[in-house]
Amino acid sequence: MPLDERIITEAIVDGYFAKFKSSLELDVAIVGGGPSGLTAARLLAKEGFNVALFERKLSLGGGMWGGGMTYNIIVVQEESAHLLTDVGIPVARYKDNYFTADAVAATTTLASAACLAGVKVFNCMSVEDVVLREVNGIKRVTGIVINSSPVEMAGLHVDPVVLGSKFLIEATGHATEVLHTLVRKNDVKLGTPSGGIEGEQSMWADVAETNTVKNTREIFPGLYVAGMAANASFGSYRMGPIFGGMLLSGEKVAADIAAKLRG
Ligand code: 48F
Repeated sequence: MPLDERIITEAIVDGYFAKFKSSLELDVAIVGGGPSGLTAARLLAKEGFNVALFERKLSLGGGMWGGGMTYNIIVVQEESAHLLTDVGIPVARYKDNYFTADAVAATTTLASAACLAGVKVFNCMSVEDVVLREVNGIKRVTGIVINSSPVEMAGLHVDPVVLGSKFLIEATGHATEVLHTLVRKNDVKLGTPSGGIEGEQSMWADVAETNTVKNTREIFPGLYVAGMAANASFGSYRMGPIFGGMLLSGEKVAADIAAKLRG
């Protein structure tokens, strides 16, 4: 049968815009496709919620591809290893409480598992702002403002579009971009000691890993921080190429939001 290029185009446009249209009112919007965002996305979609993940780059995976300094092995602690093995990623014991996995296998499989769980992934899409509304006298994040990454990269003056979401997960890693935008543009107080973004401290893996999970919470009505963004928001440490905290943070934020959505 001869191929008709117009049908190929039609298939792409129909498929993409069906996905886009079903994302106009989301249960959860996730910004950032690193390990914390991917884990949260998969677990929420598995529960049947309407979940979309927005990633600036073409590839999902954030800072996990390269292990440590491009030596592409990741390390996780025992309590988090289930978040790799649950999706079929081989994990090897190195020493007590130190487990390793191939960084590329982990990254691609976490991404694949999220897609197959029903997460609607919008890669090459940047979140440039949030939507704020006053609900019962309290300001709340009720959506996201997105633009195509090439528009952003080229510095083109093109207006974004807007999607609604009941909850937003800020999982943009060290940069904590979404939260910075919220604080810069609005006279708001976060649920941090200073009411602002505390900023990330230097390397202390042990404390940082514990704090990543503790700091994973609703920092502003409707807005949760997860992964490295949680530590950067609450002034904790960085931890380098150990990824258990990122995975557990994704698991925690998914459970907390799922509980709220179920009422
Ligand atoms: O940095 P990243 O992997 O986030 P994470 O889940 O994991 C952190 C670890 O990779 C590592 C670490 C582990 O010990 O410290 O750094 O906290 O992934 C964040 C993703 O967010 C994307 C960015 O491209 C990256 O893939 N991102 C950042 N800002 C935006 C964004 C934005 N405004 N819109 C869309 N995507």
